[in-house]
Amino acid sequence: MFNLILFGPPGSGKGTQSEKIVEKFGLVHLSTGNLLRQEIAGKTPLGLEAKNFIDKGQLVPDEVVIGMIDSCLDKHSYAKGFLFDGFPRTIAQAEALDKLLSYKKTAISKVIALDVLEEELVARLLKRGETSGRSDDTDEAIIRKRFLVYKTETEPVAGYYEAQGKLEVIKGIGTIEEIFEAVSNSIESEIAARQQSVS
Ligand code: B4P
Repeated sequence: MFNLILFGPPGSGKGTQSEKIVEKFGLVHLSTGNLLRQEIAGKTPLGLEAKNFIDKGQLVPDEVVIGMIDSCLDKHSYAKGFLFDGFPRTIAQAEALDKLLSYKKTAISKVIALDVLEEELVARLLKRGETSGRSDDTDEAIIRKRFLVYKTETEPVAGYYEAQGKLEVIKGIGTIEEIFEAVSNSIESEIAARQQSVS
């Protein structure tokens, strides 16, 4: 299996690049942001709880998102690999993911981090907020709060995977196609290296 994490701050293009990656590489896309928004749209108890956190720019509790990922992994037990988009966002989530994957006799293959400066991110998110209807994208104070949470709770996750030798940082500024080319090259060289080590 080839399991990829796409990592980066809010608005860095994880969702945008993920759509292209799953199309090209045939991975199953697991976006905790999308899964939570589906729960909110369906007005489920989980969605109502999550909305309280998302609207304030906070992370949804670890046990909620870990449970969601666990059931998605079970649903797609024949997948040739997964693309984790927006997950893990805390060290506790990263440790839980390692455990869930090891039960399935697999592991994270690579982590690609998109690097974008904060001012560009604020501009992108406010622009998306004009049309997306996403309550967490319309208020600049909430967007700034999301960056603060990213720096304190999520950024350490990059160090967790760097220590495992799995992290690669890619510049996330440029056209969507330019960034996708760099991301694709990185995935292809990782797949080639894995095939060589098997043969
Ligand atoms: P997410 O849905 O993960 O979303 P995101 O971080 O806001 O955006 P992403 O990086 O995917 O940006 P996108 O491609 O859309 O999270 C939302 C919330 O859910 C979180 O704040 C949190 O509360 C909760 N949550 C999710 N996962 C969680 C977890 N694991 N634990 C706890 N809580 C969790 O791009 C943004 C914009 O930029 C788009 O409009 C796009 O068109 C534009 N763009 C993309 N690439 C561009 C480029 N190269 N140039 C110019 N614009 C570009």
